Amino acid sequence: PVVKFRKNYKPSPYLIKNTELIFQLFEDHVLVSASLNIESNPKSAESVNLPPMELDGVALELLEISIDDKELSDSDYQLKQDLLIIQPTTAQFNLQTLCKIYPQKNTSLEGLYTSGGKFCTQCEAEGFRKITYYLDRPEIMSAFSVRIEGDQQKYPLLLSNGNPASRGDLTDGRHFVEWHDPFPKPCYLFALVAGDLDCLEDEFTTMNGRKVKLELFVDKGKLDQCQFAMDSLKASMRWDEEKFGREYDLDLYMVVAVSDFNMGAMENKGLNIFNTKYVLANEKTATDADFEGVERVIAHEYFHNWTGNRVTCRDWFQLSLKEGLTVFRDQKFSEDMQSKPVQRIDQVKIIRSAQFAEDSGPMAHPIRPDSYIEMNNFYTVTVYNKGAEVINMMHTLLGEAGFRKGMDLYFERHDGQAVTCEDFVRAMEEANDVDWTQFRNWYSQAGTPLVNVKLTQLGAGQFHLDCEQSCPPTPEQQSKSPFMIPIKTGFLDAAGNSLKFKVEQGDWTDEALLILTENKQSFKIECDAEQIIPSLLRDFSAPIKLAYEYSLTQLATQFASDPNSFNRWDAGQNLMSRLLLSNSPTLSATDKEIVEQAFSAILHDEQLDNALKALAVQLPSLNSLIGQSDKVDLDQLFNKSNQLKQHLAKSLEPVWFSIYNTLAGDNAGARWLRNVALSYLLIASEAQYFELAANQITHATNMTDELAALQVIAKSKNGFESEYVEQFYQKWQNEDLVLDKWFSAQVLNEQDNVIDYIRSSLLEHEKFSIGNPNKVHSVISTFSANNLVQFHHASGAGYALLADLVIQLNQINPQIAGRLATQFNQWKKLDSNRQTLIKSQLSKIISIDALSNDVFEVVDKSLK
Ligand code: DPP
Ligand code: ZN
Repeated sequence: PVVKFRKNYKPSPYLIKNTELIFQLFEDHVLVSASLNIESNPKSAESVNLPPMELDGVALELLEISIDDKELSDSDYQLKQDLLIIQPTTAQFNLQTLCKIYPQKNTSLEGLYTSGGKFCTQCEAEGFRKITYYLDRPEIMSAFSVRIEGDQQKYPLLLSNGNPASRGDLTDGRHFVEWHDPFPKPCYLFALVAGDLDCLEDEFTTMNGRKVKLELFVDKGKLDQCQFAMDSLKASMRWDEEKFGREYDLDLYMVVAVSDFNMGAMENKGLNIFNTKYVLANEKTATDADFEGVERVIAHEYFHNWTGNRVTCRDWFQLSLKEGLTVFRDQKFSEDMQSKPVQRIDQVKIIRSAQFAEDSGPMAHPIRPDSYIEMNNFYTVTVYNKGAEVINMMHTLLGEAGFRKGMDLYFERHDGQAVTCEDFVRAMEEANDVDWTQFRNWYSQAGTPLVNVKLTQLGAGQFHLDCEQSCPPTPEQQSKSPFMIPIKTGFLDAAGNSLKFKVEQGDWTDEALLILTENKQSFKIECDAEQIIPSLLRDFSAPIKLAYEYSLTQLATQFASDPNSFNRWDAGQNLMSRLLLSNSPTLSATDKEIVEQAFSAILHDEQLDNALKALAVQLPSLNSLIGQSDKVDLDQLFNKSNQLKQHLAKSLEPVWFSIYNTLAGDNAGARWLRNVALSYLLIASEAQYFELAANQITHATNMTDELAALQVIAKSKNGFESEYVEQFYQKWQNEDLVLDKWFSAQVLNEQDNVIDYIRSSLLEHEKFSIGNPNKVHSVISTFSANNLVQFHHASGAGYALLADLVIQLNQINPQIAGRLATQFNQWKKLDSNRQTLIKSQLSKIISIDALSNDVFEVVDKSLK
């Protein structure tokens, strides 16, 4: 496998000005003819000498090739591994190729493939080379014209990017449609869909009064699950106009939902292709969380039209340029549409449970990676979510108006270009007249900074806040320079009231942004109080770990009353993490009581909304606890976490019972809290409360409640045999996305026979399909990421299960196989028995024949 390095970037010696494609769709193959107008690139130093031109192509059968209408003989070109090499003789020429491809056999779900009888595409990152020979790199922006020909009956819809230019009938019951996209684009944004689908139509009038036709295509019979996605699309379009002044640019915006899709969705110009999971939703089939997911992903892909499509990436090392920024934008949108603190907590949970883990593992990379073997392995929580945190820090440092100025300058300078992260930072810097030399370390350095904070009292009302930052080594970077870290800070008195204070010579305030730039830095604080409790890193103002030696009582105080909702939740998480991760093998009675009392106060707080209550009374996830640790004693952690849950379930049993019985589940927050109460009740006593769950699953009028009941039932002692699990299946067997939930609910059962059950029943189930990423995710990823007790079973059976699936998928769908293999990446934190077991699975994987680059890169790094 070849490693590609960012530092080796060179502009392409050739450009493709126009791309004309003709697709002839047949039942077992497709013919693709391409006509490319090629020019040497004035920006490339080599181009004057007309070097050989290397076009990417994978799994293509080249049938014809000519230049300027002259057919090439075999000696005029070379076919090497995944490359077509020609020798240009003029600085401008037209290259024509005809290739045969086999989309019906394409299980990688990359390039052109079929899903549920329709043709569709996924070209990002490097899938276009599976369609035709091309310069498959994002800086090559070309105007596309596309003609699609296919059977009229089977494929009444023939879609591609841009606007339809003409259509007509052909012989043999075939027809064609021609599309033209006026915006030059990189080939990763190319899309094609052919099939017979239902369509929900609507219209959006832009801020300048232009009418845009909106079309949402779904499998026949699913129109009743489309309205929410359409509403979300219109809300996103309006939001981007209001917040960023960005208007949609084509007359048509299409979204197509397909069942077999490697990612969540794809922002192809004018023709988004979505995983059905992020389109289909109505109350009967989708949970409140699913609705949020649809709204978020619809917005995300729409926002890409400006941050990704109009301004795209020069090369794939710059992926965070569009992804970090677009995640930031979808997060701000969701905060405006939903509850802001709840959204922020959800965002931070992802960072703590998945991104911190990645940053401390073998695949650690900066948000702008320096090298890769397989680009698909870098669609990560680091590039996406930490990337969004980096943008969020800019937003915090500049404020709303300053940030907007920077965005405006970025669009003004770079519309229609393929640019770098550096270009983005420079636009922000120059629009605001700031120097962000040091801030750039966030782009170049991997790893999670740790900030240790100490508070010292100097005299009456005089304090010092001493901060010290460090960042652990990561595989390619042994030592790090200090980061610029904004720490939003407040102070509370011993009763939890917010205090006024001064930092250095500043004004009196109740909240300040401390900006850390040195390894060690001290801030002088003036505050008229005897004892003060710092409330640090409010709203998670930087993607770091922060350590401060709070007493348990101080944490409890903060949990009960920090005016910053995020920090209030965080204090609870901090309190519980401290107890669960301490060295002592069990929890003391006092420890348990402190949490119990804190929970009780939260649950009885009439000011606090239900969603925040629901979040506050959930233990930190095992993943976030592991993500925060360098070494972890899993058995002790499982044990203590169970003890704590049992204690909270039992000691607050009447409170849970009363919430369950008195709270009307008439909005999402209330349903959430009520279902958390239900799960505690079943922990308190399965025998006593099973009936509640049984009753709920039978009478639920929405999927949120129905699924919550299924989850506790499937997790219970006789979960696998439960008649309710079977009934749920009978009821929903034809609703694919609901079945995914049914699979997931079962793999979370923590009893010892779960692995056998997964192997013999779920993986063999007629509705399971190894080729469908959603199914693999529901069963295998959910098991290995969320049933840690069984995944890490001391027998190693969980590891063997995951390894078997990685090996099985290696050929079928390398991208998904690579992603699954990352589930082993925390192994060096574990005990030696588990380390040995995982290592032997990794060694087994790396020695198989025909190992894909995707899996190789992940496993090889993990073994180093
Ligand atoms: N489809 C993926 C996303 O939108 C990759 N661009 O994040
Ligand atoms: Zn994206």
